[in-house]
Amino acid sequence: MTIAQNLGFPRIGERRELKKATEAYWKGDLDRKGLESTGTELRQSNWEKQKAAGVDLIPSNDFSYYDQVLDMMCLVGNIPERFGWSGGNVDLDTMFAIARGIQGGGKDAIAAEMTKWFDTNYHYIVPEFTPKTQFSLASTKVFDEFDEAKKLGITTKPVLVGPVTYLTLGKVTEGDFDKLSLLDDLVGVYEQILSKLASQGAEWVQIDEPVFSLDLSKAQQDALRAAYDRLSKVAGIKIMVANYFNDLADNRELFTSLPVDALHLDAVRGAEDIEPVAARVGDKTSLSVGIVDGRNIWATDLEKSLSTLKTAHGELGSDRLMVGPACSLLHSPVTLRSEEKIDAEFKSWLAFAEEKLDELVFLARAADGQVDQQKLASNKEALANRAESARIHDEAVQRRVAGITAKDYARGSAYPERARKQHTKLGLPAFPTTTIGSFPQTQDVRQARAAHKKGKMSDAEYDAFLEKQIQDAVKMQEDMGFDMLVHGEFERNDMVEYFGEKLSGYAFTQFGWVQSYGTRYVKPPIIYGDVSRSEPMTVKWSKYAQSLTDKPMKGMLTGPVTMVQWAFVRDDQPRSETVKQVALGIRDELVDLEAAGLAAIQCDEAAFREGLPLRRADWDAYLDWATKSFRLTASGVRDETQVHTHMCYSEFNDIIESIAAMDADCISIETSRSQMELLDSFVKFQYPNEIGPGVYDIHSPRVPNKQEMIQLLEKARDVLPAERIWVNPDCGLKTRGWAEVKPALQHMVDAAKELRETTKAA
Ligand code: 39S
Ligand code: ZN
Repeated sequence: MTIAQNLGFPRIGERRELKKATEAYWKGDLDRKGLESTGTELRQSNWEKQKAAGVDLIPSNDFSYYDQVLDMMCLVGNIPERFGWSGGNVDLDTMFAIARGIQGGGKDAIAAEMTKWFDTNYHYIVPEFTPKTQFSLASTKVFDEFDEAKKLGITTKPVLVGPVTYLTLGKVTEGDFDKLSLLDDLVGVYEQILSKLASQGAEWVQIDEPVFSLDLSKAQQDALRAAYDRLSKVAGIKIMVANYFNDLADNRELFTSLPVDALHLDAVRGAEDIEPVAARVGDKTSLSVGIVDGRNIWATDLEKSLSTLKTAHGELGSDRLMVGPACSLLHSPVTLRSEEKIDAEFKSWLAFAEEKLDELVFLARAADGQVDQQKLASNKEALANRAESARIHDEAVQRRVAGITAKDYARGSAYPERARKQHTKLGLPAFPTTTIGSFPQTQDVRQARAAHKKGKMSDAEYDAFLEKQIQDAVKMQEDMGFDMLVHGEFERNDMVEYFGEKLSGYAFTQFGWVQSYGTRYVKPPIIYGDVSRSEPMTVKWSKYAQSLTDKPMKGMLTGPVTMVQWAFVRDDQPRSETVKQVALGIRDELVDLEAAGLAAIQCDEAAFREGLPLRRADWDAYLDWATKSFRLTASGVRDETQVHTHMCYSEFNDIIESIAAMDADCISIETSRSQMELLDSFVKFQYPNEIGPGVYDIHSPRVPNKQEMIQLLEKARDVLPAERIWVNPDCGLKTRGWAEVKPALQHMVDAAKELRETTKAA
């Protein structure tokens, strides 16, 4: 029988139960038992949903209170020294301390770093390795959850992040040695884990090695071979190695030669791998074809997928064929069931995690000849209806895109000429101070928005509320002595969703949350059709804010790459086409902001680097359209209008040329945590325009003092021309509280003032 298997289910709950319970626990409003019982309920409900859908092989240990890589750190006892762990089982609070840092009660340890999980908007906690790193079995979570499901009558397939992926994603924080030298010791712990799972009665274990989606070095290839040679010898348990997020490319041969019981491949991004891999796998190895997209929300084309699966079926027979999602469903919203504002027609085009389970089961049964004809017919009809729908196609948009010319990609003059005009117009001092745009989204801001949404607060009341917030923010910035102000973005739920709600061609959900990191989730809008802007989206608030002050106010927008990258994007045309339409919509907004009197406009491209393809060979094509779409967005305004951009969590070494080619007048970046190290690429490349290297780490509640910010700025001044340096925090301040933000910003402005004095004197 062909097996319907799942790689992972969203753990956050249909109504973000996990976020609510975890945050209540952190605040002290819920005890540990309470939090753990929410965890138990969520796991049980997820397993039962999958069982009811007919999934044959259901995962466990895909649940996490924070992050699956952090869970692996705990499982293999890889706890950074500063958290004072002294052996034994790593407890929940130590785990949270690693993720969030800890201060007080005699402890003071900064959080482990967090970074993007491959090319997704999910962030994992980065494992740390030092010359002292030694691994040991230090958590019972994976075993406990297996037993928990077994008691419910479900023999699950525990999921682990694989040893080579784990080492690849971690970083050496002390000493200078090769991470892969730790492999032997680490695999020893994996052997113990597998033996224990076997003794508990586990039939399968899923070991995720998405490093197969990257360009692998010879050393990584050897490590993969060595790891699975050893692990395959553990008796009594079958190993499935899973790759996802890309095709196999040059790694195909290595992948198919692993001596394991099953291989999972991403057949959405690597459809061309199915046939050759099916033909090459050993005759005792099963192949899991990941044909249901785990990262997008479109209903699967069942007929087409079935015909693809039939080829694999012919090669492997039903005993060795499995059908799965391309990757874990962690990256999908939970269910379409609760969506009340999406009409039936539109719903028929979509599949969230629960609906994807049904697709998997349909396909596995159909591969064996049991075709649910009704489901097949309704899927066919929905797809045909979507392809022809008038909701998708807008000829005016298509004509406008077709009419784009080379001129539309370039500002009137080159940067030096623009800079002269802008500096004359703005009249700013040296080391001008500004912020990245958002101010704390406090409980009362969120509550007002929720009340307005529910109709409990009138439009007029909500507007008055927002005006009051803006007045306070403007007054605060003036009092502190800021040079370029922002309005604070109190009207925005999210930097992508807010614009998605206002653009045509975008749809949004009520409950379609997806975990971004820890307890922070996003609700990505859905780009389903040709995109256009019918009216100004931000002008009202920026213009109001500008009316309150003589200082320049900065308009705040989200750039086209980020708007596309952080949305569920249509799959019926290339991203490079969709992004042009979005760029034109935002371009119109810049022009309107300029006309409304805004002399500076920032267009954030926070997701620019994360959009970079996983393999080098694909970079140029991406960088070409990504860079062009920013230029298209920014080139409708006059020379005098200063265009800023912002990027966070980013390293730029390998893409600095493209960053420069975006030709923003000023870019702000995250540099404080790296002590300005991240500035190196800008210095080496002699980045030609203005830069705001962040001097305030906004990921921590810690308030930096004036002196440390001066030191950071002096480092910047040593290597960059003083007249091109801006002073700003690392990122927006929406996740912070005013209690820390106010003193930190005052210290920052004071630091800039002092630097002006010492620079003049020198
Ligand atoms: N991706 C996106 N899309 N946006 C980003 O800002 C980022 N930043 C980076 C990378 N990726 C991103 C880091 N990732 C959040 C999410 C992702 C982040 C960083 C921060 C975040 O703060 N998310 C918020 C959260 O999880 C939700 C933001 C939001 O949409 O808490 N809020 C809505 C709003 O403000 C809904 C808020 C809400 O929960 O309107 N309302 C309550 C409800 O609906 C009611 C209000 C109340 O009584 O509190 O139940
Ligand atoms: Zn940022």
